[in-house]
Amino acid sequence: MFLRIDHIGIACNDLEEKIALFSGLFDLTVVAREVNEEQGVKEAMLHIADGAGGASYIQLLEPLSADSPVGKFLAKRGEGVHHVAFGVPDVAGAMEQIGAKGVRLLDERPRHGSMGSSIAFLHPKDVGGMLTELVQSARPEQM
Ligand code: V0V
Ligand code: CO
Repeated sequence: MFLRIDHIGIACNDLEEKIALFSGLFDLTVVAREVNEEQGVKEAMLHIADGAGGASYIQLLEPLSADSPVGKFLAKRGEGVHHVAFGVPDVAGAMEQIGAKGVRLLDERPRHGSMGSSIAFLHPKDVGGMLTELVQSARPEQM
């Protein structure tokens, strides 16, 4: 079902500060930056590697407001790992397959994600406490 780990999402209070930290520590390069109003985030993608199933990234997330998903997470738990995103060839198909197993889908249909991807989230309480994201890459060579 999964092609790769597409990204690990990290909740940050200060995006620029954490970009400097991660790129400095691990020699990672920022390949995309975006404001996603629908998801309530300002984010940056740091490229890790290209594998057979496609590329993988660290996604740094700063909330646009306190009542957004990442804003609430920071207030409750502080900075750190927020979600794990798996690459899938067909996000709508994966939602249907996983939803049929009784996992609550947080999106009724795929949403706009980083770098032109289509994304959907699964409820963390149904996945062992891990907020899970499904990602269909915009780039066909990664499918
Ligand atoms: C909340 N909970 C989490 C969690 N956030 N558990 C693990 N990881 C997280 N990130 C737990 C929380 O502690 C509660 O457990 C329970 O889930 C319900 O949380 P809540 O605080 O009552 O509810 P909310 O209103 O904070 O909602 C949580 C959910 C929300 C997960 C439903 O954050 C959501 O819909 N997230 C999906 C969208 C999203 O996260 N977007 C930002 C990334 P207890 O305390 O009751 O035991 S955008 C992104 O990744 C993009 C654009 C991209 O990749 O391209
Ligand atoms: Co994400």
